[in-house]
Amino acid sequence: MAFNQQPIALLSVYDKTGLLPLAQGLADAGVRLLGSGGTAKAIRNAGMKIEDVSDITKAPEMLGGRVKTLHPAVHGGILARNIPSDASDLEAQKIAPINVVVCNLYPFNETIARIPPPSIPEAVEEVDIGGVTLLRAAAKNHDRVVILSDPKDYDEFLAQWKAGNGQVSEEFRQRMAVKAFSHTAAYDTSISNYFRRQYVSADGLADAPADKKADLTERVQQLTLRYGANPHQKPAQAYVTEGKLPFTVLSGSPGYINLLDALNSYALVHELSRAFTPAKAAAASFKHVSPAGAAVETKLTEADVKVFDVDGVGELSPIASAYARARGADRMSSFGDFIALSHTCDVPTAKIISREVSDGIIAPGYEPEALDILKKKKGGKYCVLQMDPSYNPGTQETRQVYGITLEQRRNDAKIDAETFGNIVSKNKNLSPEALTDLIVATTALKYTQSNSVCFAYNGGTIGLGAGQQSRIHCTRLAGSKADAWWLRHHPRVLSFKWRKGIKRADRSNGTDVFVTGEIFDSDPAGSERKEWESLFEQGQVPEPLSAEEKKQWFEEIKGKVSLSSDAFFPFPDNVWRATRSGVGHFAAPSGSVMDEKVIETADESNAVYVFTNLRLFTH
Ligand code: 93A
Repeated sequence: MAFNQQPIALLSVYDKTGLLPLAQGLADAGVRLLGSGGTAKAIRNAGMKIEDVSDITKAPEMLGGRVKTLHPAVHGGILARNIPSDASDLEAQKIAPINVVVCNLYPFNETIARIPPPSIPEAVEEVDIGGVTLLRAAAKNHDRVVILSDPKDYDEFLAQWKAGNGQVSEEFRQRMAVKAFSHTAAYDTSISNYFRRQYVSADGLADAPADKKADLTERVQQLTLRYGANPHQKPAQAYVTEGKLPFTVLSGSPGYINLLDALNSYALVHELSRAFTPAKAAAASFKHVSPAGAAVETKLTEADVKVFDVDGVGELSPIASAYARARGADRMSSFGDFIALSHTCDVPTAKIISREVSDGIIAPGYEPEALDILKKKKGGKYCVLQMDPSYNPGTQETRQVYGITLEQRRNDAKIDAETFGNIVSKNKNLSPEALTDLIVATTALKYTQSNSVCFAYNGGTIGLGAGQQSRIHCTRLAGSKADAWWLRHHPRVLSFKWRKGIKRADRSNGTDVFVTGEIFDSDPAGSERKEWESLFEQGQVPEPLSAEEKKQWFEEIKGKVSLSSDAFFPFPDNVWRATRSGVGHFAAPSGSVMDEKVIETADESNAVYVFTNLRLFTH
């Protein structure tokens, strides 16, 4: 019977560490040794007996070593199961079953890391075919065959083999199979990564002439990035393993953080837009992988036009109104933003953007004149990405942290009107406007670093508290931003007499320190105060808003603001704080032991409270 013969080990290793003691151990245990060219030679030179693979294949190694072990005599011997039909196949072909395979691969990674780098033909020669086949075949048949792909395992193997009289445990065979499969997977990943960079990459994007960038990036899978999150984090790249990158670069050259912002913000606006029937135009302004603002199309009031600093642009299209509102949510945070639009970027939107400090934009399309305006920004370096709106990301996503791979289902939870059907407060009256705001706030949270709480009003976010470990700190942060947003609409602020020639960013800063009261805490004779005062016309420096003025002003917005939270409120303090900033509609998942108390607190101000049943942590 084929399987009762003397056990055979096939050895074919590039890295010959530990090879001789292993071969000695096997020989001592009565195992017949077979080796590929160099491996057999090394063992023979050490005075041990070993046959060449060519002795069983009856074919010489050929093509300069490209074909050494690729032969039915080898793979039949490895892949045969211990079943009668396989045994008779082996007997018919006079093939002996192989029990142990020892193999490690050509050093592809070390070769491509060489300085100067190898030529492509040199790299090609390091692509191991036969070794990968040995590893996969033996790992596939681990029920019968032991596969050793790492010299570190030789000692344990020999110990088990000797103790087990030519047998090793099932657990060991399984563990070795996983190792071999992982080894070939990592090897193939390196190879595909290398050739992707050689053949389907947009090489030289940063320095390419403007009219060549779209062509360069239209069909590629890979973009080499200047660096990662920080300049010392090199090399860096973005790639897909199937199909092509779903965006084209129309101008500039995106960096690592640009792409984090672009892809997250596009996902946000794409979903937000489609949460409504018919779809609404949606826009987002991103910074550091959280929205500074997000909004859907809504008519701007006269005050909005001033606060969002979009006067003089002319009639705003729906998408322009959405971006104006998103950018106006938190102008301080939006400085140098990455913009996402759900709809084609038109001229009014491009005109708004052209006046702001911004890093880039992603949109499904651009009107030609709008694109011309954007391409002129930042001395021609403004990053303009065109996204394929039909792109569908996969369901699973992976990343590595400290060398460990983490994998999860992508957060594909749908947020729309149905998300807010479970009203648990006494007041059940959720107006269409409030519902829109809850959809905006909740969709924004889905793409905000947690913990997060978002306030929204009139179709846009007005305060986002992101990345705080304590929920009440999120609510306070979001609340203070929302308060500042509303105070920026105060008639006294709108009638500030700014000195001529003041930059837009200086007006934003000057307004911010006024509405937050920051500036009045500064030394009245100090440089900070002087600089602020110099922003205004002579004799027109504004007096602080009094407590009474603020109180009256907040009466106007009382109960009109909506709030969403990415997880439940553990204590009613969040509701108390939000109510002070005009919140009259809450949406949060349930699950806190304090749920009842939280709802009672909302009932005190006759607010609407919705349980969403949807936790939205993002990290
Ligand atoms: O060029 S190959 O892909 N063709 C083969 O048939 C083959 N069989 C084993 N390379 C092949 N190998 C590899 O050769 C092994 O993976 C191992 O890394 C190396 C061992 O070669 P040698 O025994 O001649 O030193």
